[in-house]
Amino acid sequence: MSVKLTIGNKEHFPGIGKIPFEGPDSSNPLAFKYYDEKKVVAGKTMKDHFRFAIAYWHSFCGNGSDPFGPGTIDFPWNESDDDMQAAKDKLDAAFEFITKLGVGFYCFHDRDIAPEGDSVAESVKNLNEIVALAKAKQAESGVELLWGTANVFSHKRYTNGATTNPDFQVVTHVAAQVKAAIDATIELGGSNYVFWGGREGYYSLLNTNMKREIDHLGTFLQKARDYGRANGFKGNFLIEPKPMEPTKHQYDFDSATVIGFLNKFGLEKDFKLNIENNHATLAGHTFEHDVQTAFDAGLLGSLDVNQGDPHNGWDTDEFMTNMYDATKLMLVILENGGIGQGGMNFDAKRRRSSTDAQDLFIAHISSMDALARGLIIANDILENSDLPKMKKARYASFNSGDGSKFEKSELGLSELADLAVELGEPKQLSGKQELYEMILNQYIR
Ligand code: XLS
Ligand code: NI
Ligand code: NI
Repeated sequence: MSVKLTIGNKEHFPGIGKIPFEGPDSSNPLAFKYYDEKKVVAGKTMKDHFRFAIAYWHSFCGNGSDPFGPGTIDFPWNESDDDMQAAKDKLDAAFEFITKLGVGFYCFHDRDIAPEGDSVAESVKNLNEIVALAKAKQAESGVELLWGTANVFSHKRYTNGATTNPDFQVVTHVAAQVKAAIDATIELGGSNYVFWGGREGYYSLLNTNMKREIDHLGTFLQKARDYGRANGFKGNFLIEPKPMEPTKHQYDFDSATVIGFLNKFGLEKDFKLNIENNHATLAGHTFEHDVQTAFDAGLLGSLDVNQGDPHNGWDTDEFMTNMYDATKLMLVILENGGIGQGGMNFDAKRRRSSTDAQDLFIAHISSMDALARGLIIANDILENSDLPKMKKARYASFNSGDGSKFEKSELGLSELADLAVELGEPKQLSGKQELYEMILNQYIR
């Protein structure tokens, strides 16, 4: 990737150059300690393992505002009163940041990159104008689009749902946005297109016909797929599960729920899952649980990497720095052959009090380093520890004889019951969880 420090007319992050790799002993906050994009681990460069992506909405739109107060973070490029000029300046700043960080991908919602207009036509025109500029930026920098999506949750028309809104007229507006966002994703060569059901859920069954709403969602996604395929979209469509927030009961609760939904509506050939750590934990799972669930169904699409606060359970979208989480995630990724045409999107925001421009860099660097370190440790565990052998050995009784016949579906219930009589009481076998945990700790170094 060529690095141009000044894209457009102005440098938006002055004093910060291309982030170098300096190794674990470096004390430079603006350098990588573990993420060395060219380093080969388990037969692949780090760059290819992760396919890191920057989330446009958090990094270039989120200014730290919360329910208790306005924004705290100044975006120096956000000076123009003209919405479209401001969007262009933001695009300049975004590509400068992505290029300096040395990340290969980005992700956006339609409304992150271009402002909503006064009509459907004006909104589409705004989007297309910015998409043309983004295309040039991509060509100039080598940065690619990991996925595009439509924000069908912020505007007040979506208060009672987007695709699952009880008012059909609202559904048509979702279609207008999704159509334009799929067009944008195709135009920019996006690898994936995401659906996160921000308002697809409900608060009270007293006023909600859940079956009808979910049927509408299924039908809508079939039509979106048909449109995308007819217009040349070759990437994966992805659904991003989340159990709650903003609604009480979100329809795309977790990986398992979405897998059932995809199969029910015949979407499983075109759709996969985009899994986010903080959403999995909100659903009472670990990240690796939901990722493994998707892998087992052949439906792992991509990842939104972040972490929640273990003490409050909310969707705090922190940058993922927890080494246990990173290592356990990378174990699952390596054991299952990688993330394919997905990537790792930083759906994370720096804290409201992290107000320096360099904090945006530090947040990403720190998380990239945690994941790179997790990759190295996970690979070390898989290659050098007894853990994989121990895990395999637990299932050895299914490798031959009657156990193997059972796996091949060759034994009926009566035959199985007869075997219980013949074989007698099984010997107590320890699960050895503490030993597995001991090995994990030994390798986190
Ligand atoms: C919100 C979601 C959102 C999706 C994209 O919780 O994570 O950011 O990733 O719409
Ligand atoms: Ni989220
Ligand atoms: Ni997300």
